[in-house]
Amino acid sequence: MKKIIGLAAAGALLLALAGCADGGGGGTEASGPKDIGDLVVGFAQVGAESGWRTANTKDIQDTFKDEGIELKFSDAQQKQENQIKAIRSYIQQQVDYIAFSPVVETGWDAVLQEAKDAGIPVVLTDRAVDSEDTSLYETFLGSDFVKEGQKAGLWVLDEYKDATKPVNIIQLEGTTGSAPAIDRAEGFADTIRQNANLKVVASQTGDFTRAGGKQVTEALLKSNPDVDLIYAHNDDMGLGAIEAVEAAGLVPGKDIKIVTIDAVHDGMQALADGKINFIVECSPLLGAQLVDVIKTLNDGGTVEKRIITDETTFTQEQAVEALPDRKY
Ligand code: GYE
Repeated sequence: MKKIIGLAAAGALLLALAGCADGGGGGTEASGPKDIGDLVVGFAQVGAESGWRTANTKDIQDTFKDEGIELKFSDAQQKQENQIKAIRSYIQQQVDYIAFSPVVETGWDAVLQEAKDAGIPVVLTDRAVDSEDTSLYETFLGSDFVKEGQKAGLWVLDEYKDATKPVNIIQLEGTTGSAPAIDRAEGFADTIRQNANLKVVASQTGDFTRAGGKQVTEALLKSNPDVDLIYAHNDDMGLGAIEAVEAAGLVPGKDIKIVTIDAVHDGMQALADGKINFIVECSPLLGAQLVDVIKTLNDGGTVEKRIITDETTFTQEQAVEALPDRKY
């Protein structure tokens, strides 16, 4: 009997060791957590397309520095192929974790499978992928973009609740195929549907950039002379739209109302100045939550598959009040 128990114990030990061998990546039960100072994380950023992105990059770099965790950083200049290349190079370098903000939702399964096969855990920050196999990543950490679109829509519903004629809306979309562009359009459309007077007369991508927002607005104002409101999927495109509205001899915030998402410093300033009417906040400060996730995984713990960032909304009065303490 003793012999059988002894054999079983030896078997269990072997199994535990085998588990250790293919665990890779973060700390495994048998080897214990790595020292924080020994961890290497590869971060594949989307680009530097907006004020939000710049603040996001800075926050992540600063947080990792403060925590003493080595961060390998790459900027994909809004191109999926560059991001895939960066992720492959992190796999090759056998980093402990890979974090990335997917520029678009589709087309990640192959490279994520490669990371999984190499035993490197992946954390999605800020944007989602549409992979059906959710075992390809540990968690998706970021905002609820549908809710952001709904919040923008609710403000518009309220603002025009007494409208007796059609309200013509232009939508400036984010990067085509990206999670925030898809979800912010959906949340907004579903909400304004409640009032048949609210009509999106034109909708085009400005790729989340100021130049894109300006150019698209210029063109759309020419083909749609009676625009009442611009809904921009981020502040930067809204700021570009302000320039186009002014160039057309109209007053932004009055002749044409503007609603945006992000609440970065320049957006909040334009809101406080009355050129934007309402902003839905989307926090770029994801560094601390990302480090928490990595520490938990390194300690052998598990994390929620979806971690949602808290955020609020700002009216013009609230922007005046919040601006002095705004960190980004
Ligand atoms: O709103 C926009 C940026 O993915 C949430 O990307 C992010 C978006 C943000 O370019 O400004």
